[in-house]
Amino acid sequence: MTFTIYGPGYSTYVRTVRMVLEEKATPYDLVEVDLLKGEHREPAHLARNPFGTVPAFDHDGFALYESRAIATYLDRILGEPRLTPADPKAEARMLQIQGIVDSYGYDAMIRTIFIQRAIVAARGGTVDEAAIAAARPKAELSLAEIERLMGAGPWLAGAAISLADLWLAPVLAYFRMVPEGRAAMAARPGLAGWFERIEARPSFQRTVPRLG
Ligand SMILES: N[C@@H](CCC(=O)N[C@@H](CS)C(=O)NCC(=O)O)C(=O)O
Repeated sequence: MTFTIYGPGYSTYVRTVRMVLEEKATPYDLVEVDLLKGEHREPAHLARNPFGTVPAFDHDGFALYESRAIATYLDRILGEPRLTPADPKAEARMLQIQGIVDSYGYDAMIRTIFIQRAIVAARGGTVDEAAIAAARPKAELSLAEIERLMGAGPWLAGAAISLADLWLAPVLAYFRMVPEGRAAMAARPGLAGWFERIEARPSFQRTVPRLG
């Protein structure tokens, strides 16, 4: 069985899929598609995913894109640990948190605030402060809701690690590098404690992106 992930190691969604495979101690190939060079809009990548996002994925000729589809497929075909709770309520919580990240959190925390503060600034561009200010309430609401839904934890969907944890971890790893993220985390001790737990896992440590 050969698993191939197409995308840059610095992408949060690529990291999520890598973390699924790392949790399951399954080897894979990572084929670089550099977003910063626009390679995701070139024909070779559009043939894998016409929407031009990463990751794209292949398992022995079975091609997929969309991180939820990829992660759920891997969770179904690979062994322990199961990353989808057996309990229907915990599974619903996991799906709810994945939805919050996909629909609100990623856009606010990464696509807007992190990209402006870290990437645009590092490349000498003009940081769009108005866009950051507009995105901040949604970033904070996403984290407030995830912390509330997590309850006593210790993992986001309950007693065991699940895809919900792998959805948020790469996003927070970046968001806490910028002042808005550091402030949000300082106000959320429950999430800060959770981040220490996920950060200690080999799946997190083995996928730390090389930046710069
Ligand atoms: N719905 C997609 C979203 C993936 C996504 O937004 N990936 C980002 C990188 S983390 C990307 O491809 N950005 C480039 C772009 O949108 O042009 C999924 O779940 O895989």
